[in-house]
This record gives sequence, C-alpha cells and structure tokens, in this order.
Amino acid sequence: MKAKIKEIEEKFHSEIKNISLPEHLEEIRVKYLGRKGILTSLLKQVSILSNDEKPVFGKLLNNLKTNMSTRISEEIASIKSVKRTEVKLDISLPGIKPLIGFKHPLTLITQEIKEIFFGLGFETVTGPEIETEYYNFEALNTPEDHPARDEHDSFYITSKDLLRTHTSPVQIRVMEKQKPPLRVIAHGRCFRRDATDATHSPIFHQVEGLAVDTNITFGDLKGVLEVFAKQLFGRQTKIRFRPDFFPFTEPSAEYAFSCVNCKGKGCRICKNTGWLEIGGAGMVDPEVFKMVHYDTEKYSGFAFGMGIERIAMIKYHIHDIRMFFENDLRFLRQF
Ligand code: FA5
Repeated sequence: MKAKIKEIEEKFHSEIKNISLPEHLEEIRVKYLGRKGILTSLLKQVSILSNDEKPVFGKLLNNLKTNMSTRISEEIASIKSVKRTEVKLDISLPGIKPLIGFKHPLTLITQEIKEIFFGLGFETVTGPEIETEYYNFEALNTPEDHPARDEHDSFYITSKDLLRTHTSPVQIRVMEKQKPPLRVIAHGRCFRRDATDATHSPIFHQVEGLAVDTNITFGDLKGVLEVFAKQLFGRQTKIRFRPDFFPFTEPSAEYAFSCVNCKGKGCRICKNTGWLEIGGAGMVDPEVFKMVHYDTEKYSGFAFGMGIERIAMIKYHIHDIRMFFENDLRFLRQF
C-alpha cells in the first residue's frame, strides 16, 4: 500500500508539472480527488485494513490529499498571475496613440506659397500687425482724404494706430531699410471691419510680394505670378490681368487664375466665368519710391498681394472661410 501511495504521489507531481491551462488542472483534480478519483478510491479501501494499519494509511492518504489540493490551488494561482503579467506586456494590443499636433491648413498653404517664391529668389520679411496710419496708408500714397481708404474699414487702436488692413505697409518698412535690388515676400495677419460671410472674415491673411531693381517691367510681374500659378495649381493654369486701381501701384491690375475645377470652361466654383480672382498687383508708384527716397529715374519695381485663405479655399476645396477659424478638430484633422 505504501509503495502504491508513493507511486500515485510521483505520478501526480509529474503530471501537474507540465500543465499551463486551469481547465487541465481541473481534470487532474477530478482524476485524483474527484468522487471516483484515484485517491478517493484508495481512501475507501482503508476501511478494509486491519485496525493497526487503518490510522497509519488513513493519515498518509489524508496528508497526500491535503498536499494535492494545496498544489492544485498553487498551480491555479500561478497560472492566473502569469496570465495577468502577459496581459500587461501584450505588445500586440493596439496602443493608445498620443495626440500629436498637426499643421493648420493656413500654415500648410503659407509654407507652400513661400517655397515657390523662395525658388524664384524671394526672401521673407515681416512687419508689425499694429501699424501707424503712415505705413498703412500715407506712405502708400493714400492720404487721409483718399477715397481708397474707405475700402479698408479699419480697427483703430489710437487715433493714429490701427490693426493693419493689408501687408503692403511691409513694402515701405523694407524699402526704408534696404536699397535695391530687393525681392521680398511678407505674409501675415490683416484686419478689416468686413462683415463675416463665406469669403470674408475680419481677420485674414495676406502674402505681399515686392521686387525692385533697375529695369523691372510689368512682364517680370506677369512671369513671376504665372510661374507661381502653375507651380501651385498645375502646369495647365492660365493667368489673367485686368486693369484695377491701387494708390500705391501704377499701372495696377487685378489678377485671376483659370479655374482649377473646370479648367476655364465655367462651373459653380468660378461662377461660370472660368476665372478665380486671386489678388491685386502693379508697378510700384513713383510716389511710393519718393517716400522711401529711392531714385525714381533709376529704379522700377512690381508689387502684388493675395489672400491666403482664398488660395487655401481653392487648393483644398473649402467653401466657407469660417472653417479656418472655428477650431473644429473634425475639419482640422483632415490636413
Ligand atoms: C490689397 O489688400 C492690396 N494691398 C493688394 C496689393 C498689393 C495690390 C500690392 C497691389 C500691390 P485687396 O483689398 O484687394 O488688395 O485684398 C487682397 C486680397 O486679400 C483679396 O483678393 C482677398 O483675397 C483678401 N481679402 C481682403 N479682405 C478680406 C477679408 N475681409 N477676408 C478675407 N480675405 C480678404
């Protein structure tokens, strides 16, 4: 009997050693300790032993039963804890993505615009968003009583300082500091008391371009804007100039690109004209050169301005300017 008990004990331990699933442990429990289990049957046989043997084998078998139960419980606990650790380290689970920032569409388009002008030899300059009347208007040949001021309904900070209504004052600031030749672009925020609608906002952005040298012609202006149009919207893009008026350029023009949607045939986006108006441009007025003490006989130059939101709306097919400023992540995450 002793040998049999020893044999059962060894078999139990060797079987339990290789088990990794709790359901297999349950099978072992039933096999040894269940109602018809090996150990249970042996315990039943104790009653037929002699009175001397009964307590000896009864004790041996009961000890073995307790050891087996303890071992099974320990194995279950150990399997569960291994499982828990595995879950903690399960690198196959999808991680929690950290929220990283992304660029605003207006930043993206500004970068693209800048890259194109860098390629054409322009460098970036900046100017203040709070301007004096002098830089915003007077130095740009727009005296106090000039009707062109009416189009720039402004936000005044003091009686002489205002939020700039366009990026053109940067032209003056650059020319005051630098002598020709110069080729610069200035981009940034502008402010006008315009009522908000799908294409107007009281805060918007412009890019300004200025080139001054000897022998700069209107042809240079056309060439630069044409290259810009083709690089930004594709080689098939055409450019159109029509006479316009700005106090600081003479002659002045408004320029448009052929519609990127219908390629000039006419559609809803271009209001069936085939053209998308982009901005204003012209040859720098000699009166402006006089303000910065440039020799008007020696130098000529061109300047242009464009609304960044307008370009972004065309490029990204956005139909309402307000989308840029509402901070709606469902919109912003698409870029
Ligand atoms: C000007 O601001 C001139 N400074 C442009 C210029 C520069 C002409 C150099 C000649 C030489 P204009 O007012 O047309 O021009 O504005 C230019 C562009 O700014 C417009 O075509 C439009 O795209 C954008 N813009 C103007 N006002 C708003 C507004 N309230 N909301 C959104 N975009 C605007």
